[in-house]
Amino acid sequence: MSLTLHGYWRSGAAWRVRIALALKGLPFETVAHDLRTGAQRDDAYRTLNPQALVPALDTGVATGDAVLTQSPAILEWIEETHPAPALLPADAMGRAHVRAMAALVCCDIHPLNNLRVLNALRQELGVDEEHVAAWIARWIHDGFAALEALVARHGGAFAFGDSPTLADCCLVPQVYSARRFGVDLGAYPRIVAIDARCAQMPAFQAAHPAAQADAD
Ligand SMILES: N[C@@H](CCC(=O)N[C@@H](CS)C(=O)NCC(=O)O)C(=O)O
Repeated sequence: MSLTLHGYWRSGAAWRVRIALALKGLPFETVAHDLRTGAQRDDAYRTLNPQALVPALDTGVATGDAVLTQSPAILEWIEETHPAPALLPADAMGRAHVRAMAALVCCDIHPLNNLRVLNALRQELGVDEEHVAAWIARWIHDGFAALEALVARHGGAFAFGDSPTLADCCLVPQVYSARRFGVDLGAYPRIVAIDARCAQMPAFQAAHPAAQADAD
């Protein structure tokens, strides 16, 4: 099976998928779509992902629809088709907690700060950069306060327990985004410690935006 990830070096959603692929030791090709020039809206890419968002994963599967979209669905597909090393706990309760942490980031933080949302604030509602920054920080603080509490409850060396899970695949890119936007992470020592631990691991290093061929 030959995997091709359509992404962009600084896309947090594509980064989640890169981390999972790296943790599983799965080789993949990359096709970069420069979000700054709107390449994700090209007709050719829309045939792969009608939403015009990255990532999309071409699974190379010969039958059926081979291209997957939406990073949470892609992460689940990777986990189901390549179970080792497991990125979800063995028990249903644990899996639900990991999925809840991942959803907190993927559904309740990241979409509010995505490029098209920020551009809609700027261009359609006339919001200035100071207030765009306040908007970004507002939703990161809202989500990270809850995530910090969940990590205190369930975490160990990682967001859930003592090995990486899908929750860490989502946490790390969101921390990078928070720092990029200048959000103070002082209130979230557990999240910061997990991010630092992940940064020591080769799989997370390989998936980092700075390590991507299309990085500036
Ligand atoms: N829920 C989607 C979100 C995908 C998404 O928002 N991708 C961003 C990059 S992180 C994107 O393509 N943005 C382009 C745009 O806003 O036009 C997923 O998790 O895959």
